[in-house]
Order: sequence, then C-alpha cells, then structure tokens
Amino acid sequence: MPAPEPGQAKNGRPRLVIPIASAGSSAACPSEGCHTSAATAPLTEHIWQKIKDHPCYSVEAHQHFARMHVAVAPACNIQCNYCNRKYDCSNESRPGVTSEKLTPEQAALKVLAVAAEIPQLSVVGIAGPGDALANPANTFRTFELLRKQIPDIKLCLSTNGLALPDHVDTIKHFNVDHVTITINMVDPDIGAHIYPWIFYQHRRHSGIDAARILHQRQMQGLEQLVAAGILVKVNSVLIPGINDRHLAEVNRVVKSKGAFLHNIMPLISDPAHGTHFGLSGQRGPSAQELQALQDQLEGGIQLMRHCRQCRADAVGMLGEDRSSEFTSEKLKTIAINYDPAARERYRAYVEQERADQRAAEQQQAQHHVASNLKTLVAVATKGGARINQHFGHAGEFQIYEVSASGARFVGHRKIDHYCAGGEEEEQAMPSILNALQGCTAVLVAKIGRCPQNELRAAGIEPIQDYAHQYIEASLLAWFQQYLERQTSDNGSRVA
Ligand code: CLF
Ligand code: SF4
Repeated sequence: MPAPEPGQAKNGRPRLVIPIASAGSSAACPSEGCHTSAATAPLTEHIWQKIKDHPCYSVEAHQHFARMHVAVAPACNIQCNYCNRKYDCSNESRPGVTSEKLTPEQAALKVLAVAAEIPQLSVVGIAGPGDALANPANTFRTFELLRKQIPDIKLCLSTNGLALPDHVDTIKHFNVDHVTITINMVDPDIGAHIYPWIFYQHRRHSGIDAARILHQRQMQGLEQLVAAGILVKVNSVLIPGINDRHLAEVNRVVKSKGAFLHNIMPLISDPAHGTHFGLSGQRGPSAQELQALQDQLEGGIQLMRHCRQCRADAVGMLGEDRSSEFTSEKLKTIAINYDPAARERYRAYVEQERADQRAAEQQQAQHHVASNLKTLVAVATKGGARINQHFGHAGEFQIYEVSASGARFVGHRKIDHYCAGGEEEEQAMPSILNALQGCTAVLVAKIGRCPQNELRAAGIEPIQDYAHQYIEASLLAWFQQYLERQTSDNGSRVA
C-alpha cells in the first residue's frame, strides 16, 4: 500500500497539525496540505465531521460545497473606519454592494429556494449587512426557523465580538458549530486608529476606551466559544501602516486562546465607498504584501487563503455569486420544491469523488523523486476539485505551490475574462499575465492557440493534458515531468 500523502492521515483525511510549541493546547490546525515543520496528529473524526462540508473552514470543501448568507442583520454596535453603513459589513463581505434586507421568515424561504436549486449548499451564514449579534432577535429567529426546516444545514455567523459573550449559550443552543470574530488588534492603542467608537451598555465610548472594551469582549467571547466546543475563525483586516506589523501578535494571541483558523483579509479602500479610510487616502495592501504576511505566519494557526470576501447576501460556491437569481421579486415567481434527498445524493457523490481523488493522488505520489524545487502553478476550475474550466471563461485562477512533497493551495487571483461575448479579448491578456506572475504553468480544460502563444512568450506553459482530471493528482503528474525536464536541461548544460 502506498504511503499516505504528506499532510494526510492513513484514513485519507487531512491531518491536524499541532505545532510542537503548543502541543497539548487547544490550538489546532486542520492542515489541508499544510507544509510546516510542525508535528502532525490525525485530524479527529469529531473535527473532521464539523469542517468537511464547510467551504470556508476546509480548503478542500470549498471545491465541492456552497454557502449562502441571509441579510437579516442591518444594525451595528460599533464603527469601523473601513465601513460605511450604506454598504455591507466589510468584516465579512466586500464593501460597495448593498444587500436586500430580509426578515427571518423571508430568509427561511430563500434558504429553501436555494437548497432546492443548489444541492451543493451546506452552510447558511449571517454576516451582515451589520453585525449578526447586534441584531440578536433576527439572527436567532432565523436560526430557529432553519433548524426546523433544514436540520442538516450548518449554521454560521460572523460578528465583531462586542456582544458575543452575552450570546454564546444561545449560539450553542442552536448547534452553531462555526463562528467568525473579526479581530484587527489586541492592543487598544492600535484599535483606536481602527474604531472611532462603540456602543456598549447604553452609551457611546470612543478612542482607546472603546478599543479596550472591544478587545476585552472579543477575548472573552473567543474563550467562551472555545470552551463550548465551537470552532472559531478569526478574520483580521490587513491595514497597511496601522496593523500590518501587529497581525503576527494577533495571530499568536488568538492561537493561544484556541481559535481554529485565521483569515487575513485585505482592506478594500476606495473614496467612492465613503468610508473614513477611503476618504482619508488609507490604501489597502497589495497582493504581494498580503501573501508575504501570510507566508510569515505559516507554522502558527492554520491560515485561510481561499476567502473571497463575499457579500452579506452571497449565494453559491465561493468565488461565484448567484444572489441575483434569488431576489425577493424572483422568489415570488419560483415554485419551491425542496427535496432533501437531492442534497443527500450530492453528499454521497462528493464522498465517492474524494475517495477517487485520494486514490489518484496516492498513485501519483508513488512516482515522486526527491527534489527541493518548488514552483507556482495556476489552475482553471469551476469546482469539483477538477481542472474543468476553459482558459477564456475563467474569472480567477487558483494558485498552487507544487513541490516533490505535494501540491498546496496558496490563494486565488482574479482576472478579466479572456473571452467576452464569444470573442477573444486580447486587451485582457496583459492583466491576465500580470495575475499569473511567478507561475510556471497554467492548467486548463481548453485554451485557444493565440493565448497559448502569448503565455509561452511570457514564459508560462499552457497545459491542457489534464482536462477534467483531479487538480492535485494532475499537479503532481505535471511536476514530475517538469522535474525530469529540468534535470535533463541541467544535464545537457553541464555536458
Ligand atoms: Fe459565511 Fe463567513 Fe460562515 Fe463562510 S463566508 S459567515 S465563515 S459561511 Fe467564507 Fe465568505 Fe470569506 Fe466569510 S469566503 S467572506 S470567510
Ligand atoms: Fe461596519 Fe461590520 Fe464594522 Fe459594523 S462591524 S462598523 S457593519 S464593518
């Protein structure tokens, strides 16, 4: 029997990574392909069951499962300098898009309609457009309706944490397994540059006083959630010049308190959004700055690198948004025929796919040779963990770091569609080449001759040989050929 892949237990599940320094603490890392120097232990069945279908908590699950947000939480109890209340909560969703506010009853109906159409739906989250726990009546009424209506759906919420300690028991009562807290600082001096005020215990607090209260409540809420056995993801907005150097400390603190996952999100700042940061010229980080920080934090708490900063009424797989198909107007005209069996069949299909995928990776891993070489490769995919998208139709590429020890997802890069309206848009190529910077190859289901030539001229190899095959097994197969070519090139140079 072939040896399991690095980062994968013998039972085929990803491994839990417990960094040696904190082994024995409750800090945990779900390690899908996590390449750290940490000691590894098998991901427990209990944790695996919680994350295996959650597209945000498992990078592997995001290839198969969809989430939706219901916008039932309009109010907020704090002010962030990157937020304009006209738009969604940018702690969990990108600013610049308004959502349709829903009552809990409208939300429950919408979930049924989406579940009937999208069998991949596994999670319903409340992520704004304000703060889920600044609107506890709406949030928990929605959960109550959903628990009755679709008991097997995962429930998720996102909060700034100010009201969190007051609601952990209720969150537990509704069997919510996943909570996100946005924690941008653990030092109130830094917090004072991010939060002008909070509203707490019937009055407004500002400056360092506000940041200190918020920090204390966030830490208290995090500890209570962990004690209650609820998985906590921490979102941090990366704000250059304000908390960029501080986020390593945030990472260390939330890990020590038992958070499960850390998601560093780039500040989106634009004067058009009317936010304090947007209007005062505060810039967001570049993709390189974000990646450099993520790389610096590798080896600590597991990082989420596949976040798409979705909106508060997002629907569908991460990276796609089908919310416009399910507006209140359209719901009036849709006959909802929800059949739970369809979602069950889909889950059974995914289990089979996962087994086949692991078998393909293990078979491929047998051919590997030792090498220190590693390289970045882009992949065009519509999901399903397969290379199944035409180059011209891709709106983003998934980026993998490939080496002799495996293929590791490191992020996604958005691009302009090469084909628009059925015609090849050569104007898009410069931005695509820019997005592919640093990549050695791009694996696609299909690609036309012109873009192939342009990619080759830029030193990027277009590959169609693995069309519709599993991503990671294909990357390993491609890498083996790449290594052989590199070795023979070096040999001929020496000769
Ligand atoms: Fe939504 Fe957030 Fe739950 Fe996911 S999103 S409440 S944990 S179900 Fe996911 Fe979207 Fe990123 Fe959020 S990709 S913005 S991390
Ligand atoms: Fe805006 Fe969300 Fe911050 Fe509230 S918590 S101010 S809604 S970004």
